[in-house]
Amino acid sequence: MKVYQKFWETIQQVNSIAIYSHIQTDGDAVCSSLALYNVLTSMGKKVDVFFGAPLPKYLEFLPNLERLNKKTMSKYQAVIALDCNNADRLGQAKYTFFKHAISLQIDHHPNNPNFAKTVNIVQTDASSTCEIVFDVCAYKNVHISKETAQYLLVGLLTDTGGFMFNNTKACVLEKAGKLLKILDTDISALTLPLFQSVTLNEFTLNKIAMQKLELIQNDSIAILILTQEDFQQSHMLLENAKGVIQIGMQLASVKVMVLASEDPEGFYRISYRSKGDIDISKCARVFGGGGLKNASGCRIYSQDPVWIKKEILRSLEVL
Ligand SMILES: [Mn+2]
Repeated sequence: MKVYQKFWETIQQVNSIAIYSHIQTDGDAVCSSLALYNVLTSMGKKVDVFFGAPLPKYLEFLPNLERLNKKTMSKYQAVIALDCNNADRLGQAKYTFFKHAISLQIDHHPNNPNFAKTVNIVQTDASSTCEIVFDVCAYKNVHISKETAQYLLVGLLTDTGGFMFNNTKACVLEKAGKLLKILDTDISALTLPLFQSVTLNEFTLNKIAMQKLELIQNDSIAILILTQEDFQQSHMLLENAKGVIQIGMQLASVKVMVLASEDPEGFYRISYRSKGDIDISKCARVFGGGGLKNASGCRIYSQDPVWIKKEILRSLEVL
């Protein structure tokens, strides 16, 4: 692939690199960053990795997280954005990113305007940014260490919902197989901390969620609105409450799930999930958000749960 070639040619010309990924970080963003950090440093490059803190609890088992957000250089010859469908998703780092003459990006989200100046690897058919990092490394026959394999596999697992979303193509499982072989461990070493590590506080929040979940349109749509009071009552931080969305999704009749979580900053974070062929990213785009076909998100700037529900219903009309 020509663009992979250009990526490596550009990397060859620089020695100091900063890696950025999207705000409200997730497994794919953090793990593609750490994997690329390993690969580039093994080539003798100096690399700093920045990410949108705070780190969700389910990722705390990952090795060498102390590498994140440590500025060891005053300037960089190149910057790389990972897993960002637009520059705004870089948060504050957006301004730093655009100051650099050499900028690259790797992403798998739709509607990416190719915002990097030098190299844009945007593959919307890829399951995750980690999958593309895997391909880019395979293209150059880069050695994948055990630790890098672990990062990449966690990215594949989190962005495919544990290989359950539609983006779990045969090639994804083939790559996961190769990574698991390198990692030389049982997959439960990853799936247990990622998907079966609910704390008692999270469990309490799930109980509240069960009570508050609303089903509409013949039980095909589930809407859950969680206020700051709900989070405080269960001693949960919003960013650690990702699993709560499964409360609705596990219902056979539910095709669409919408979770609205009140952020302490005074807005609601909206997470949309869908099953099968329903492109839920259309709803998130109503409010300037975006994401994947089966998992998308946006913000609605209001603190009124009644208004939030009205707006969610309005966004569902585009389906
Ligand atoms: Mn991703």
